[in-house]
Amino acid sequence: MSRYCRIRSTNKKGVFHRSIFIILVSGLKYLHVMKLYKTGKGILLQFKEEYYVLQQEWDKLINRDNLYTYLLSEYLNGKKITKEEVAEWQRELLPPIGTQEVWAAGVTYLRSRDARMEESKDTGGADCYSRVYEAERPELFFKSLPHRVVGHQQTVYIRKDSTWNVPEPELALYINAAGVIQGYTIGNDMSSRSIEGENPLYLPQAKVYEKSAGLGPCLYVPEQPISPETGIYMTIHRNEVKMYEGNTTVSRMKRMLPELVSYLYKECDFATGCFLMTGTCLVPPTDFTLQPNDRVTISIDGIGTMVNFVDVKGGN
Ligand code: DO4
Ligand code: MG
Repeated sequence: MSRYCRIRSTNKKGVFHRSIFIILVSGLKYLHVMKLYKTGKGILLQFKEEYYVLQQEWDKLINRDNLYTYLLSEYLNGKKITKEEVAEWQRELLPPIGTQEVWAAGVTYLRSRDARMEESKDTGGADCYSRVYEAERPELFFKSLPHRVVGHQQTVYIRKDSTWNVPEPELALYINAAGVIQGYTIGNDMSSRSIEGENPLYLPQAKVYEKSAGLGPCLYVPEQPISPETGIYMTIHRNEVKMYEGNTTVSRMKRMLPELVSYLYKECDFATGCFLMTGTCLVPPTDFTLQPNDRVTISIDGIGTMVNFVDVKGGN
């Protein structure tokens, strides 16, 4: 074998070994995680493909200083249940929230800034979005109290007084009372683009109404902070026809997650912690608006998938 060939075959082997290594490492990444499911029957902890029932109170459980380590020391005290029982428990899935407030960050991705500038271009509000994108202080807004939050396989509403409605798929953080990120979940920041586009001061009406926030399916508690390479995916179906599909990664966010948390906790206390949606990067085309019976599917690597069905308050 010529020297050239030897080098080539060594490189090929090297590439092969590197690929195996990467596959193993990405698999291991998801092995060292805990997932907490809140259900009507109680709390389920998933660890290494097994499920344990934890007899605890949700708010007290998640508001720990080191939730991952606590769960690691505690899971064997839980009762292990069978796959059949898990299916029964999962049928009663609730959003992974107790008494916490839900806040949201806006214009954290370039795509979101451009979308807001587009929707407000005729009404003169566009400038505030480009300024907040560049500013040191992020945009943070109050999104929801727990009773307006829905979970996986549950219905979100669109407003009847809005002509342009979209879901916003977002990585959501759970931050404990001490201001430290302890877990992650999938967020759906349902929004009226026509109301916000008319005047930025209408933001609370565009964002806060019954069933306007989705969180689920679980609280994902990894040993290490979530990777910037984490993917976020969304599809929207209407009568089984795919109307929209898009994906992005957390790395495209302009701000750092602890930076958002530090602004939120500057002058606010959260006795049982808080959820923070971190902004959207996936924006359906301008001519798209949600309709009742649409199905929104949001997935985030490691965390899982949340499906929301769309309706209006009082039915249509
Ligand atoms: O600026 C208004 C809200 C933006 C938002 O919700 C987002 O960027 O996700
Ligand atoms: Mg949003």
